[in-house]
Amino acid sequence: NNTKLRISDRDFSKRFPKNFLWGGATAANQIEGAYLTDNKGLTIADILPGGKIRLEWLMEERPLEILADTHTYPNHVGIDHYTHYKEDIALFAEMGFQCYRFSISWARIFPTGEEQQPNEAGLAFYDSLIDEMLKYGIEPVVTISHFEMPLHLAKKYKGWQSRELISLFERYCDVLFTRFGDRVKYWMTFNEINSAFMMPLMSLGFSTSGNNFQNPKIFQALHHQFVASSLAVKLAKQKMPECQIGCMMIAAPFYPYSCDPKDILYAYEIERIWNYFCSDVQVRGKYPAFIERHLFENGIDIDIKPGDLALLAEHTVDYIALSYYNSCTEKYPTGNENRVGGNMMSGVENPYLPTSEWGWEIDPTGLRVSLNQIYNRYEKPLFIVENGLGAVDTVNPDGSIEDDYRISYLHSHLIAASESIKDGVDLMGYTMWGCIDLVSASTGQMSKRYGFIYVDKQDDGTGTFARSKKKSFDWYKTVLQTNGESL
Ligand code: BGP
Repeated sequence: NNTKLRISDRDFSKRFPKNFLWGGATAANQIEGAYLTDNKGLTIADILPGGKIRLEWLMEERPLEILADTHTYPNHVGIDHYTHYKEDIALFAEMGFQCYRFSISWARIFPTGEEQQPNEAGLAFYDSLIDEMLKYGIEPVVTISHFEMPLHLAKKYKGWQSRELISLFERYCDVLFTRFGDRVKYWMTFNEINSAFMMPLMSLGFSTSGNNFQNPKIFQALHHQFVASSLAVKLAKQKMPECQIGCMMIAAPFYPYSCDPKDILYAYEIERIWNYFCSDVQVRGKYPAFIERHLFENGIDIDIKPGDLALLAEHTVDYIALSYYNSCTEKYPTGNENRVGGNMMSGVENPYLPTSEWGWEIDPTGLRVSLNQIYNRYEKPLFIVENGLGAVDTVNPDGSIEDDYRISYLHSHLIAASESIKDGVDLMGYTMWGCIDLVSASTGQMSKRYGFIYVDKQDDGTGTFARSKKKSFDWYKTVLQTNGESL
């Protein structure tokens, strides 16, 4: 009686499962513009200049004063999505998007973050945006906080350093869930929560200097975000029992530079903090033991209130959303290596990998590795909500844009995603970052373009905001029509 049993009925002949959520992703501050329209308050993003100086703002400690008028503030106009949204959604629908990830600007809903009543005009804008998506059968996927907060909260409370932000954020979530809960099923709390170690100004609302892994303010602020995120999960489940609410992390495998055990341990220790500290708390519901040791050895005490840990344990996320742009390579520091590496996170140059024009290493295999690692750790559904190539696009005299480099980047990453599904990863969907050209988060410029859709808006502020399709537009449309089989 030696009957052969199939272990599962998985279909290895298909690249992607049925119901895979295909789409694109953006963030409010990078596309909307209209930075003071309809009572919107100023946000952190509104005071970030474009150009080289922006990185200094993001990476150095400085007071939160609005810069002199000699600088440009690209987010103030973005790509004027605030008035072009119907045209943009129609183009997404033409490509066959099944979902669209966008973020809500906190300061459109609560201009200072502290009002008792929300701003109706802000809510009305997102009502129309969501209804426009639903008109085409596009599932809205909402990021509640994507690299911006009301500037007032940053100035008055030093952003997430202060516990006050938890209840203000809870009130903001409450308003969103009440107003949009009948139409929005997919939510995520904080964009790239682990970016706190790289660009705290954007994600936490204050800037730092020195080593962020040893900075108590970062850990305290993250603790407040963890609690706020759990409260959001709790509230979401009360108000929308059918909803799916996730965390959102930057995913990047950390390769050891060599097989020297010193390199291996070094890469492993950095990877644990970068990749898994925040998601361990949000997915497993508790601080991992390695962080307790890290905090102890660095003399860092976090102020934790009674009830916080129980809350974290009880209200964990349903899925893990992630961005993937590059892998990182780490080498035990001897003092001689060039640690600059093109990737903003950390590490040394990987000699096996090509880079983008901005020095970001291109590594589709790293996506497969990352998805496997994260899935094996948590066994929760994963959702790639950002991936793409920032590049300079050239418009031909006839108006066409042949972005074969983008097609090739996306092709290789989608193949890697599909391989990970065959490996057993439960992948819910894929939303390409910057499906329409937008203001880059790190450069504040338009010239670092990601989109399938070109927007005539240039770094010097000129341009008509006219939209046009790049070659990748039709390519992605075919990918979606065939559920990835055309790859
Ligand atoms: C992620 C952010 C996005 C986005 C993307 C690309 O970190 O969540 O907001 O901008 O990176 O980065 P950049 O715009 O700097 O090329």
